[in-house]
Order: sequence, then structure tokens, then C-alpha cells
Amino acid sequence: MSQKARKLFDALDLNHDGSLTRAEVISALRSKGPTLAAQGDLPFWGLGDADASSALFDAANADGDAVLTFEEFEREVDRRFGW
Ligand SMILES: [Ca+2]
Ligand SMILES: [Ca+2]
Repeated sequence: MSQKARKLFDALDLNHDGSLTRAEVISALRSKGPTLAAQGDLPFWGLGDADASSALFDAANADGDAVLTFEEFEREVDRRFGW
């Protein structure tokens, strides 16, 4: 398991329900992204606008439902960020 993926997932899970909605990914990356990047918890190049965050959600959302599980999120960020 990727500790970095876990830390990022928990930071983005704004309502702490164990899954990420599209709105959470967009909102959390906008509000917390710069801090996460400054802490080394997210590559600076991984920061993007709402469209990029939405695209990240779609890329990770393997089953096409409304939320990302940790497993879906981990698979995508590990691949994308080389973790
Ligand atoms: Ca959530
Ligand atoms: Ca899903």
C-alpha cells in the first residue's frame, strides 16, 4: 500500500466518509493542493485547475460510479505520480 496515496486520499476526503466524490476532489485540490505540494505530499505538476481535477477523478474512477474508493484512487495516483 502506498502511504503517500493514503495521506493524499485522507486529505482530499473532506467529509471523512472513506470515499471521494468529484466535488471533493475538485474542491480539496483547489483549497489544499498548494499546501500538500509544499509538504511534498503531491507533485507540484500534479496541481491543476478544476478541469484537471475532474479528469483525474474520471481517470481513477474505474467502475464509473459516483465516487472513488481508496483502491481506485491509489491505482491512479501511484501510476500517475510514480509512487
Ligand atoms: Ca468523502
Ligand atoms: Ca468508483
